[in-house]
Amino acid sequence: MKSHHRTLALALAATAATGLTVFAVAQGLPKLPQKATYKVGFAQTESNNPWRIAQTKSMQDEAKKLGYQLVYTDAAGSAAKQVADVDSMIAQRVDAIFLAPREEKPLAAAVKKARAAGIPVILLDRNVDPSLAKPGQDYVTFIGSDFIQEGQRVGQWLAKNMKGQARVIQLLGTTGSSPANDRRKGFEDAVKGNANIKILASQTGDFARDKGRQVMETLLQAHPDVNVVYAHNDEMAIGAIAALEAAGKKPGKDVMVMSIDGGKEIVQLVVDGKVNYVVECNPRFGPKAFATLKDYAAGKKIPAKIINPDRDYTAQNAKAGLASAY
Ligand code: GYE
Repeated sequence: MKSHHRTLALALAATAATGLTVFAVAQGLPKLPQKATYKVGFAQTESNNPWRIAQTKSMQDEAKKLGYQLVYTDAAGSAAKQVADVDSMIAQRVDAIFLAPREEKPLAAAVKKARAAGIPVILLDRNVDPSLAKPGQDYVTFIGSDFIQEGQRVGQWLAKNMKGQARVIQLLGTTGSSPANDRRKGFEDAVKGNANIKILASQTGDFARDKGRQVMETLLQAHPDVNVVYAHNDEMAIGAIAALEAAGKKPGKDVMVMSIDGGKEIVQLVVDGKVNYVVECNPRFGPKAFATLKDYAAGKKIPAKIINPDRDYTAQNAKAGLASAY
């Protein structure tokens, strides 16, 4: 407030001297004019799994359908590169930026930079630290799944379906990312106080298949009595299955396997009986992302969060769901 007042005083002095108001205090969200076509940035985090590839394709397909120019960048798993990618979009003067922030903290600064440059940002699929940047103020909105609820659903399903004592290994997603933080929180909150469920170990596999396999291999040696694996995404679950099989265990039978995402490969594994429970996290963002952009330009009120509905897969419905899985 203080510096705001100082700026105001300076501006009033300038107005008095020149007869013109020389500034506008940059506050709130930048506006997006209504136009027939836009040049829009999409800053992707990485492209190392089917989920990311499906998300990118959905964004590209929708941009093409609308005749918009999409400036696409792939941060290849580096938050620092993603910050630089947003910088370059600002330099290119895109009309708006869709950002899938790899990690919560470093990308909050990128959001603020875009805002200061007068470019509205819509967050897709991952969030930034809510104490560092806010919807309706620093960025327009967040579009994605409710990750806490996804983790809770896994915990609740386990509590309901586990016969006897559950000894869980949790494979965490990328450290500092909102889905890893929230899928952990949701799950741990749901099983807290349940005497039948014990978490043996939680370690990051960075949302990646081979990392998931390696981490599972190590944790299996320390905890040979594990009988549940909860992976924060399909890729790590598939890696964990390879490690379990290499150790002579039967995934889905000796060890219950649960994950989040719901790509075709994991849904097939549910059909095959190697995976027990999957909560979907839908990567097809294109239509909703661009519709939100248009609503914003039209001056409609945009909610702070737009939550995608997610299905789940069990042995009962996996076969029927296979065709429509991404
Ligand atoms: O679960 C994972 C991807 O941010 C929700 O990131 C997304 C997650 C998704 O790499 O597979």
